[in-house]
Amino acid sequence: QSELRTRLLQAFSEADGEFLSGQKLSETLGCSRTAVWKHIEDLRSEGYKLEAVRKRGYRITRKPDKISGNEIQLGLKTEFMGRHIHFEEVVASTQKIAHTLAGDGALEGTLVVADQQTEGRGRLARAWYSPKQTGVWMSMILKPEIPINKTPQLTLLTAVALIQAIEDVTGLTPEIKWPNDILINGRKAVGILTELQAEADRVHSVIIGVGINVNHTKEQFPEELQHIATSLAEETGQQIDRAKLIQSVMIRFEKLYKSYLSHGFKPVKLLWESYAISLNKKLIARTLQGTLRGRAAGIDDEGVLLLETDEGKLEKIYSADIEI
Ligand code: BT5
Repeated sequence: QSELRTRLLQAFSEADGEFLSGQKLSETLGCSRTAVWKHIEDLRSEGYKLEAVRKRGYRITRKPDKISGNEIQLGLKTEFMGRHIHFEEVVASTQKIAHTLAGDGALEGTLVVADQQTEGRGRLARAWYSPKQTGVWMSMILKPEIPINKTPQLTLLTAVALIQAIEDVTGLTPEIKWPNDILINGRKAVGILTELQAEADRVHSVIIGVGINVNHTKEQFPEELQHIATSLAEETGQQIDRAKLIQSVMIRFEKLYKSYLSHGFKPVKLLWESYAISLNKKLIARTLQGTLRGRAAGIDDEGVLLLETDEGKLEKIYSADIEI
């Protein structure tokens, strides 16, 4: 049923605003014209505007404002990223759902998206503020055949894809703070959370959670976040189409990810470095083991941060909060 829906939306997307006849649709989808009509009625009830003209057929004239699986899939030109979407209005955390789906054999590229999270989470069980109708809260399920020690590279790859997508959609150029923060004018607009399902030395699934503050106004952030967080709308002065943004992330991510799987981390690393603000700067890294002060010398080929301490020692930082 949902497969049919996806193909219907795909057909409209490929028609690019032209009419599609009921006959043509039923042939393309391999179902009866009554079934086509029923699906079109369903789309209408979800807020799509469809024009129907006798002898010519149907076309979509407006997509609904709200975010949904259909919204994201309409016009999505990817091979596997976002081809399967699990959408819900309200969830505790998209990460939780993605973990369950991944365990149940979800395919690579499966995307879990929610309009609102009640228990959105960051690293180290910190909370991620995820109110309704304003953000992109999603988790991507990946099945790369890479050793566990390489998985942090995917966080960096995701950051690059997100920056490119944000550039495409808004014209803004965000910056990366190692490992997982994307900042605009010094404030955090995006957070990334990479989690694994793995045994011994084999990765089953990598689940990458992405939170993007999109249409929040400054006042909509809780007080404790107002001076550290920002949104794309706040920075551009414009409302941003969340479904389009997700599409753009899917396209950018897929391209980088494919290049990564065939050519390795090097090309991603170069891109990452070009967006990084922390390189060569003095910084403080707070790790679970303690606090280090020094200069960010770069990242190594694994994606690990290299910190040259004030004492001149080169330390590898696998996980930390960075203060610049
Ligand atoms: C992160 O953690 O930045 C990773 C956030 C990942 C969120 C996504 S949303 C979809 C998916 N499902 C989930 O449940 N999570 C993922 P961390 O580096 O630990 O940063 C967390 C800190 O950022 C908090 O302690 C706050 O200070 C701050 N923060 C919380 N909500 C924020 C927001 N909406 N915008 C900016 N900063 C925020």
